[in-house]
Amino acid sequence: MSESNELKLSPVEAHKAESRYLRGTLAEEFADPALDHLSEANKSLIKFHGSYQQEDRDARKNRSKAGVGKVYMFMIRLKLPGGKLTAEQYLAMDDIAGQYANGSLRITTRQSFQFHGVLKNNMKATMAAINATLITTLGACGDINRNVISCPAPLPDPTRRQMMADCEAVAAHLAPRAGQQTYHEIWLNGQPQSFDNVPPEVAEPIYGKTYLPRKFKVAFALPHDNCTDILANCLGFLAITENGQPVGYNLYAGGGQGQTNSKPDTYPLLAQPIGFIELGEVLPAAEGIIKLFRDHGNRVDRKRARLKYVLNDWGLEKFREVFYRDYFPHPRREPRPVPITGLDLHHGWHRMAGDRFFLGLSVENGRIKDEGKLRMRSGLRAIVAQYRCEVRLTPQQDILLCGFTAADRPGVEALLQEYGIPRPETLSQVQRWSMACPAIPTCPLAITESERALPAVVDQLEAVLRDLDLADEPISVRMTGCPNGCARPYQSEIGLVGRSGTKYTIYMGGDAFGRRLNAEVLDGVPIEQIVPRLARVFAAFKAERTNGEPLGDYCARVGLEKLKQLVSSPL
Ligand code: SRM
Ligand code: SF4
Repeated sequence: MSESNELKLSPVEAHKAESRYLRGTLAEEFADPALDHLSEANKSLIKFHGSYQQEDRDARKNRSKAGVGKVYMFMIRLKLPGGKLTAEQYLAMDDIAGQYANGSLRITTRQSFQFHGVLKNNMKATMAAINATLITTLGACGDINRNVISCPAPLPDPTRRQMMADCEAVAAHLAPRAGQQTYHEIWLNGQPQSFDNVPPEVAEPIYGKTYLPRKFKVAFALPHDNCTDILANCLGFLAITENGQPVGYNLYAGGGQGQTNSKPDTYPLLAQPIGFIELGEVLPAAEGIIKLFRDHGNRVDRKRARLKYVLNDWGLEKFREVFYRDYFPHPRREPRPVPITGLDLHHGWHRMAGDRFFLGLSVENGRIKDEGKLRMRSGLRAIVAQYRCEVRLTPQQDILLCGFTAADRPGVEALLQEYGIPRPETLSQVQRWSMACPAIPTCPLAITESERALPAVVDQLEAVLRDLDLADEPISVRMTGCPNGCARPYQSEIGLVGRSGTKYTIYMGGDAFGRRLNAEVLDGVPIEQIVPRLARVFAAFKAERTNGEPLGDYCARVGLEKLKQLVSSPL
């Protein structure tokens, strides 16, 4: 890179370069009780440690009227490859939610947990309590490999077992090295260790001193069960099975959702097939793609700094050529012709190996809390405490409780009833297939409500779909409070994306199995008009669908112009 280009690097690049492997002055700023928030550089660095500085946006209006400053607090995200926790870990996370956070646990769309509302002075104690259970938060956020996701269902299937093992291996392989020392030093009173005289390729062999240009995301999926939405990821491994045994993966690269309203050169893209790899090639392939991104990703404009733009700007052929030539010197094999054909929410009771069972429960927008008669948090705690069941989180914001005997099942059912937790079969399809991001009050980037707004929209959708006799249709609805796409709205049948105030952009024509991007049909729709406008499409769908055609396929078939007409005609 020329000197003039270097001058234009994004300020975050300087924060990383000067941080001494993510150290900055985080320890000093957290040790100072008089400081209620972090400096800009430390605000960037804390992300690598799995936390964001946030403010309570509900409190913002009143406090600014009163001339008082912001109420700062922190979000903490766990790194949970494959979404797995032991019963003891789950119970400890539940304790932490009560003791240090806002009394809720938030399952994320990358099968992890987030805590919201942690105060600065409690950060060290909270991080220590998390780590005491052998769970880390290192690399859950920041310009680094994020939580690696894989289908969490513990079904007796050799391919799923292989995928989970490979998911854990990739997560371990792509974890930072020097950054890990820093993490221990800051949060766990580890011995300070200087890397000043160690070459960066030794201190941090995969990332180097400035880590990646931007976040990096990896997913594993099965062709008939794309519950991780593999095509939304920078790197995807689609498992290939032959004669009941896993033989390798189709490698995908360059997926991502985020876009920015004012920047037309930003857009969601689906990951593209790169080639077939054998089982023993998973780690070199992951390392190769991440190093390609490290070297060729945009470090000037963070809005265009994702791997998807490297692939899109170069084209698939050049991407493949550079990858196999410079980063993955293994045989180049064409991807196997295996399409994605389904997505399983894993709700309800399922048999595992060894006469055991798991139960998949739907958690509305991933928020585990007690509210009114639905005491989800207390009920889950009671079940996990009594049965010591393993817990798995899904990338669709749901939870699986695993390892029950047949004799346990009535007791579990009784606890569900006692705490008002609905069996998934009793919920509407549209609720089970819906997701929303947190947005207001915690997310600083939110333009509109999302998690708090979607339940009322789902209620209205349920009524309209019931009236049209469409209640059994599994229609995927995903809402976000801004165009960044954290609930993957551009891969759903109905995407609702926050536009301004209480207005949303409606997207349609995607697919419930995450295989197709949807498209904008109407911008700036007041929230109370969303369902009445969608109802016109539902009515046309009911009248014109071909046998068993899902809503998304119908929308894709009739085309954008017709959808726009239907949705925008006067109410
Ligand atoms: Fe996200 C930023 C929440 C999954 C794309 N995301 C954020 C931040 C941290 C806001 C910020 O930068 O200050 C949000 C914190 C809100 C809060 O109060 O908790 C946030 N993202 C989430 C979670 C919690 C949403 C959820 O409903 O669960 C998900 C955490 C996943 C995890 O455990 O790691 C989450 N974010 C996603 C996904 C979905 C996925 O990865 O499968 C995407 C789309 C895929 C992608 O990466 O393109 C996503 N988040 C973004 C973006 C857009 C990035 C871009 O390329 O433009 C941002 C903005 C940014 O990074 O600047 C963002
Ligand atoms: Fe925040 Fe936007 Fe992500 Fe929602 S989609 S959590 S509003 S960044």
